[in-house]
Amino acid sequence: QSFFKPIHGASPPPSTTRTTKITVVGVGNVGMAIAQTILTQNIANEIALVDVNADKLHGEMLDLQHAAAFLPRTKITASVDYSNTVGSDLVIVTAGARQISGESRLNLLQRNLALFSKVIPPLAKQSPESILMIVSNPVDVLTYVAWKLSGFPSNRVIGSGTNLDSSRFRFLIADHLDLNAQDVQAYIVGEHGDSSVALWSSISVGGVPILSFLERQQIAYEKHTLEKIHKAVVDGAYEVISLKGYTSWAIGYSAASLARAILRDQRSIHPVSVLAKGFYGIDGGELFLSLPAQLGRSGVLGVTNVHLTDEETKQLQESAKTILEVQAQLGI
Ligand code: 6V0
Repeated sequence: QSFFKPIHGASPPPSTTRTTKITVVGVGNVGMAIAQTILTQNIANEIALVDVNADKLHGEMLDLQHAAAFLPRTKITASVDYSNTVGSDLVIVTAGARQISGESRLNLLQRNLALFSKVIPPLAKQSPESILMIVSNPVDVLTYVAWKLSGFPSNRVIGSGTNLDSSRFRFLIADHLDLNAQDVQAYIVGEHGDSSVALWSSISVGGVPILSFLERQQIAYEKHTLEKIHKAVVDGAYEVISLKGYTSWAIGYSAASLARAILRDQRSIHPVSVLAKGFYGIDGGELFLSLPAQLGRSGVLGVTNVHLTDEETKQLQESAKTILEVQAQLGI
């Protein structure tokens, strides 16, 4: 007995309907911020959560489900078993080991490498057509690892990279000039981390190139101020972690904006971690780092050809070298 009675002369419903499914692996601070932002923005019909901590996983699923009356209709499932992720369009990986007191970054990376070798192959098997988005840190190296372990073509593996750093950058510039951050076009590229590169030469506000504007106005102190802004971007995550223990809201919005660009085929440009070999003179080996990339339903559609100054190109190549050195230390 169905609740609804069909109207007279109605055809039977189609046997399959096109739905959008997103898997989020890791239901810690970051995974849950991403899941809840995706929910509120109505990007998917189904969200599948995965974690090794069964109780936390079940609790988080119930907590989100209990908001159903206030949200767009989205099926939320959770399981420690990867079969639950089958047929995902987008898989977002936030699972990560936490740094133990006194542990080196390299040792942490080694543990995350072991974690990825357990996580990525079953995800790729359950959703062979999906797009993989890596968020776990160090995101550039782990995106490379995920690319290798998944066997996916490079356009279907991205790292959330400097999409977040660029938002911090745009916020700080907007705050400094008393503007709306959405009107500030500015990119941080390279490693998501200490060696990231601020592309000063291409910053514009409402179509006005900002550096030449400042030069014309002869605002001499601004260069120093701008350098301080980049430092604040680099230190941003450390500052939030030292104050509240982790970062979550901004990475939630950052990853959700990437999910929307991909699944709604927005063809918008985002600085994300992509296979960088061959771009801007990066040719020392295979590595992922952030470049302004156009995203759509098939993943990375291309990398934009921004004009970099010699200094910016040099800094980007240095950033690539930093990542390659870590990969070499890991023997990958
Ligand atoms: P967290 O709160 O410790 O959550 C990690 C979750 O991963 C926990 O729920 C674990 O149970 C789970 N987990 C551990 N092992 C596995 C496994 N084998 N399979 C499935 N789940 C597992 O950490 P938090 O959520 O704060 O951070 C997660 C990761 O995101 C870390 O690596 C951060 O460094 C990274 N971030 C990356 C950012 C970026 O911009 N790329 C930004 C913020 C954090």
